[in-house]
Amino acid sequence: MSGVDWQHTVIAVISRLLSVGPMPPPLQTELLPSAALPAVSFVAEEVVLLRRFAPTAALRSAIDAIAAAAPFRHLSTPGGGSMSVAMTNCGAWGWHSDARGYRYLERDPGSDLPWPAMPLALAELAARAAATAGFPGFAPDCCLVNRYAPGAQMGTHRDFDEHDLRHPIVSVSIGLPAVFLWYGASRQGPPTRVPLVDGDVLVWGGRARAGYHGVRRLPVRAEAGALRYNLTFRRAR
Ligand SMILES: O=C(O)CCC(=O)C(=O)O
Ligand SMILES: [Mn+2]
Repeated sequence: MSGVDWQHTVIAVISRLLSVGPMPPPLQTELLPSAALPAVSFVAEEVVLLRRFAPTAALRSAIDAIAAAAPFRHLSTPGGGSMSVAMTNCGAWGWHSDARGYRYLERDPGSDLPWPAMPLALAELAARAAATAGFPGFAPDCCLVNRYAPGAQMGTHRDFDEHDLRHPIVSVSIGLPAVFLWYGASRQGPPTRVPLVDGDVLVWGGRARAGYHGVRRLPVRAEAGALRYNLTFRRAR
């Protein structure tokens, strides 16, 4: 084990004991060889970061196929606003928001068709990520697909519309980097900042399952046409 690996292992163990996360390596560490980065680190107790875990080229093809059947749309909030993140879904259930509130639907309200089926490779990726993070047996029935253009953000919230919160959340980052904000049990800050890059996977469950979180506004200086996608795998029912 190299000196850097050893240091990260000690930090991860201590953070787990203290239930307080170390900051994941800052973005500059992208310049280091990937072997110098820890594959697994703890953002907080039962909030696990799997660095570069997901094969994102294949995931982009899957997203294109999902969006061809169920196009991205900007949902309304119950308060009458419009979300800056565009969304669609695949799987047996799809997450939806409008003036009536947040809920899961079996059909895409845009087409009245069932949501596109969840590709087996996506379900397997989510299950493998969950198991690696310490949550074996995860079988998602919803994959919410989020698309962030520069300037989009996701406000502080918790994933709380699912039937049984014993199932974890698996959240995959694709494309442009973003800063994920983990607040935990209270939405009063300050949050732990987690810089996420293409292929990173965050998993949270157990006592952290109902934790508050959000995504900082993506800078608008990003190169033209560049986007961030996020796949949020959930067990809705
Ligand atoms: O985009 C992300 O990284 C998080 C998305 C999220 O929290 C959600 O869709 O509920
Ligand atoms: Mn969420």
